Amino acid sequence: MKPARVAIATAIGLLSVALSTALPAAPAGASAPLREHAAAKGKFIGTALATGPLASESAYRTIAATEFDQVTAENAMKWDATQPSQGQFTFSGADQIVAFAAQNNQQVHGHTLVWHSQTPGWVQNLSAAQLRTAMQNHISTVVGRYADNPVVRSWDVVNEAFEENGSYRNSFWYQKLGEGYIADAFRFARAADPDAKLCINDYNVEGINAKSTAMYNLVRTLRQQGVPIDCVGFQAHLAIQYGFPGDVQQNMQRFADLGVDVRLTEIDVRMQMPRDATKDATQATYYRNLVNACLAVTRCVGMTIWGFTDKHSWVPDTFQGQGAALIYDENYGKKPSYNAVHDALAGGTSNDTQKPTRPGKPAVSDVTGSSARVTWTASTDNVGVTGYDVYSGTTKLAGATTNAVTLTGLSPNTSYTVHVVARDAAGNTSDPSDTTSFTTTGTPAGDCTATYRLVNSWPGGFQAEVSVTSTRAITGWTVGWTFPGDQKITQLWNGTHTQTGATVSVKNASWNGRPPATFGFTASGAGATPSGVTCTAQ
Ligand code: G2I
Repeated sequence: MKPARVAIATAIGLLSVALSTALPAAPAGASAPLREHAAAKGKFIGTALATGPLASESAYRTIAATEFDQVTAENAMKWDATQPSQGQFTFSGADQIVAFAAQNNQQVHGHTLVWHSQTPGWVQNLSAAQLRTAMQNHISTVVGRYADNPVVRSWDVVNEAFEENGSYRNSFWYQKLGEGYIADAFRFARAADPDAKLCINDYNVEGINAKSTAMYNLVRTLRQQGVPIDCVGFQAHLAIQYGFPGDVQQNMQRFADLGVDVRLTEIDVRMQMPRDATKDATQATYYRNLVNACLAVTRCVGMTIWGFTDKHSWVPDTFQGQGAALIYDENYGKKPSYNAVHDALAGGTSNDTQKPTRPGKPAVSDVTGSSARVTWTASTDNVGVTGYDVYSGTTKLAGATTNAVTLTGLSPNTSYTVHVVARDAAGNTSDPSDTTSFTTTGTPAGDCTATYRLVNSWPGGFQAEVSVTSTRAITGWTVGWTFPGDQKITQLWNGTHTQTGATVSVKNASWNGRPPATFGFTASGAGATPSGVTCTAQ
């Protein structure tokens, strides 16, 4: 049995911004965390969790616990994690996530039981009969482990079973067992936990197309045959350069009309790097549209974002030159996409698509070594402006609910070029204002620290990672060191580097000038940890 749980929302302020004027009373709960607004609409808002940062980063844990009331293990419940060799089950990562969820009144969606990817070679090499038995054993052991746990409520039983043209994916499952493996998997899962919601899940099925229609036909047939399928997951890995898929709401509704729940399961919206204010605004619109589509479909039970911080996202590893797909930046700063999700959840379904007018060019006064007052001519909106965000490039410096804010935590003797974006309750954001530049007083502190870590080495090469921290809000950094021998960087990410002989200099990328930041690289030569790693702040 899985008793219903009461979501307890906690409000923890993560970013502190000094607003220097008396503010009008905000609407009730206007700045509440996402989960509170989602719960008020009867939906969950979730995130995928990775076990590494969950164990090692408190900022990651705080946001995960505060903003979301549902979690999915990004990798820890997959076959290669839970049964790496036959009969050897390991649940350390899965249990870590379930324990975190229990502690924070979150529900867990199990991901994923039967998939062509991240399934060990030993499974793929089995004969048909052995494969079916292994599938049954895997499902009954993994699902069975959490069957009496009230936190684990649902499972992706079958993941990514279709090709883009709507035919069955020609995976080892299909090749050896035929399409019947899908119904079998659902029956095994129901036997292991009669109360869990059992889902099929896929990508590129958000709109109405050949693939989603094939999935629709399968779900209809399975339901007619009495196969225990309860829900359909639409992953929603989108990219701003490919456009927003049409008919998301209509598509989810046709599945709902078959008698299943629907959910958005792996939302992210990637872009070609580097970020800029215009791309951020487009991305925010995509997020808002997805949330509004779910809100508009009664059987859409909730939505899960595939991670939350750009610091930990699968996108840059998979799509060369793309990234920034999530709702917090690498430094755990909220992006316009966060505001879009927040405001859409808070505002409900809205037909308002009109963006606020562009705010006036900011005027800057009262500049000190660490603060500056910024004011601008207010925007107008057909419904109403709910707030503004002040940016330096793509870094959000402050949010405001009136047309003025005092920026704090600035670095001394540093030049800032700021612009303002207005937003309304439906999550529409204005075009960015003109920019204004100013320079803080004082002498630059120049303080930043770089920590070098050898991650892995192999004959003839190695991988290392360098984390940069600073006690001040600096906007750029340069890290330097000298290799002890003939090591040569072959590839470096999250920064730009030059190497002359053994001397290396690495400058921040456009998006991670404000620490904490991490860059990594691979190099040829013997694995090395140089002494005397320096960091210079800009
Ligand atoms: O590919 C995006 C998602 C598509 N739908 C199913 C999801 O399960 C899938 O998630 C991604 C994870 O976000 C990645 O983190 O699945 C990938 C694997 O297909 C995950 O990547 C893997 C890397 O390929 C491995 O090299 C790595 O060891 O993550 C592993 C753990 O960090």
